[in-house]
Amino acid sequence: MPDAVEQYPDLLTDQLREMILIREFETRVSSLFEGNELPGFVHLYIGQEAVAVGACSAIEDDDYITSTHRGHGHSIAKGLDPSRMMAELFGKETGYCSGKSGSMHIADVDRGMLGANGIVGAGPSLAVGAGLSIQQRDRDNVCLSFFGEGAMAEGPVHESMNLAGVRDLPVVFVCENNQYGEMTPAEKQHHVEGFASRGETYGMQTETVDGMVVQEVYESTNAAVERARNGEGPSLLVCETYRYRGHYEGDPMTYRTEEELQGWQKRDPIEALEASLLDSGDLTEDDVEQMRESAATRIDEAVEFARESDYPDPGTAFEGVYTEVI
Ligand SMILES: Cc1ncc(C[n+]2csc(CCOP(=O)(O)OP(=O)(O)O)c2C)c(N)n1
Repeated sequence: MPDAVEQYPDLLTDQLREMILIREFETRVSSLFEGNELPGFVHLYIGQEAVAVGACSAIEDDDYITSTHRGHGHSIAKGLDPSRMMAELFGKETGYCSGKSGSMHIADVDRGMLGANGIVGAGPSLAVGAGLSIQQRDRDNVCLSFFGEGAMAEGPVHESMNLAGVRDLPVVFVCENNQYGEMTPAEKQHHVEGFASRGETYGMQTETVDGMVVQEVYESTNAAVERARNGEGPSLLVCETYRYRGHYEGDPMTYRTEEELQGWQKRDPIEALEASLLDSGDLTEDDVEQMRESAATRIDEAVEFARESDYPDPGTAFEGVYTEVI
């Protein structure tokens, strides 16, 4: 059977470009945060890029996603503008939520990005709402719902999976097992081996995939999305991955060893895909260098845009807080 590099090299090249852009965005956010330029908290996604990019490249612009407190990767993969994201992190009025949300609540409903979310386990409930809306309007869209393995212990996640199963909703639950919920290792929070049984309980097709390999995430999401569009209901994908940074920027990370981190970094999703595409001759070293330079330039522009934008007028503090009742 031909492998992914033979089957769809152009898509893989786009996925590599996108993963590089996400990492550049986040690496820059890390140094801006250290330089005290960003108010509020940031939770970085570095190491997990293959999940957001692999999953989001299996859906269309008019499909939906819900995200988490670690949402920069999901947002960029769904096509959000890094400049407006950066402005939001700076608290500026040109940001996605006029500078009022910061990193943890970036949303762009027009692009189907139903929001990052500071409430652990809240995204899947929104995804079920989107799924019900799609079904009632007789559309063939889907909603991907990203959440962590820590959130898998939250009640709303189970209620959401149950309802999605009962109603055959077009939702793909994407659990990112990055091995820790804050400082707690997954095995100390869950008394089961793996998470596949959690989806099976609710009658869902469930698959555990290597979240460090973008092709695997993409192909499994593609199959789940196809089932959802065909009215075959929800699926659960459990993506095994790892976050390289702390839970939050500034986390002293005393709960894990350097060897453990390095072990995962040896399987870095960006380096692995880059090596495959160089190996197959689909890319040259120069192409990759150009991708890195253009990502750096794009993020330079985003930082400049954010720095030069104004803070919101304090008089607008209560605007955009509640939706209008129709
Ligand atoms: C309802 C709720 N409980 C607790 C918290 C505090 N909290 C923030 S992040 C986090 C860990 C979440 O772990 P996981 O879902 O695995 O996501 P990860 O941080 O690993 O991406 C917790 C407990 C919260 N924000 N919301």
